[in-house]
Amino acid sequence: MTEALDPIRHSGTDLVQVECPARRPAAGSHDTGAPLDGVALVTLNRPRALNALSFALLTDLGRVIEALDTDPAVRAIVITGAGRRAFAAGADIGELAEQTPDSLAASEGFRGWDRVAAVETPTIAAVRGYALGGGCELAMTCDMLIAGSDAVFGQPEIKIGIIPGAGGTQRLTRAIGAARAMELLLTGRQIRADEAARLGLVTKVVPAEETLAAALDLAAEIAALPAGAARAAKAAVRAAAELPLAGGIVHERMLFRERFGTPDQAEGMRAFVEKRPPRWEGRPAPAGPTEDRPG
Ligand code: CO8
Repeated sequence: MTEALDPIRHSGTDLVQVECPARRPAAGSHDTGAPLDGVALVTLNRPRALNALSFALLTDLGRVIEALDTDPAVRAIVITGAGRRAFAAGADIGELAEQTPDSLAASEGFRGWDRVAAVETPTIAAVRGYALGGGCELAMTCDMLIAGSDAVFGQPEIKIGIIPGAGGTQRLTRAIGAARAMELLLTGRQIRADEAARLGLVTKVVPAEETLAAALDLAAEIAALPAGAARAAKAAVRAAAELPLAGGIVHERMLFRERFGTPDQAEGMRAFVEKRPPRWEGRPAPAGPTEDRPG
């Protein structure tokens, strides 16, 4: 099995660590945490610099995330920051200070965010502490965002004389609307988790200590469902940000049609009719009766 030999996919690098399958945080000192089938955990690992996104880290992140995306055993990816203080406090300002328009035009740095945005596997950001600048942009690039009660979001770039450059003006505006995004972008004001939830920036706020477990639980719930359908649903929702309504509905219909004839569609519908739990492609049937019937 070549996958087992791929160190990027299974361990990551010093700057971007991977746990695959992820383990739910241990409940006690004797508990190693249950492995979560189909879930990969990616940890930005520069805690002393509040996980600032250096060019090297961004390159590693792109490689890691693409490797996981091509692994059929990975059905959901959680991205988090090492330590309790930050998801990521932005791009590395020390490195940015050296840049010119030309060096940035030639830079591969932006690709870190683009590569996360391009993966087909559902992604979840687990945010504790600061998610600022490029860190906020990375969290917004994920499909869902679990915020700890200690999370702080913001695009403070204006305070260092620049603007967001990794999608922040676009994704924040789409997430919370132009008037609210304008205020945050033009003042650099930081907002706490509860305000971010009110504005619609985050999926859910949880007690700070439970952030990673909540994100992993959500990932495990998604990973237990048919991966092809999850990817199609993700693609359809993503298209809503790109296409006019009529075009989005055409796109949705195409993705809907493509589900028919897949083993998971046949199995899901047969299991419903036969009143038994479905056995999704490549996975054993769960124990016990189906809890949720599709609506
Ligand atoms: N870059 C580099 N180092 C950082 C960063 C950063 N963004 N943020 C924090 N650090 C470092 C600090 O320098 C410090 O290091 P050291 O201990 O060696 O001095 C360490 O992390 C701890 O930080 P503080 O001592 O500042 O901790 P405080 O608790 O006092 O403050 C803050 C925490 C409020 C988060 C503060 O660190 C801060 O304001 N950080 C910068 C936030 C910011 O402006 N982010 C936006 C950066 S620009 C950006 O992200 C553009 C994205 C698009 C780029 C595209 C590139 C290709």
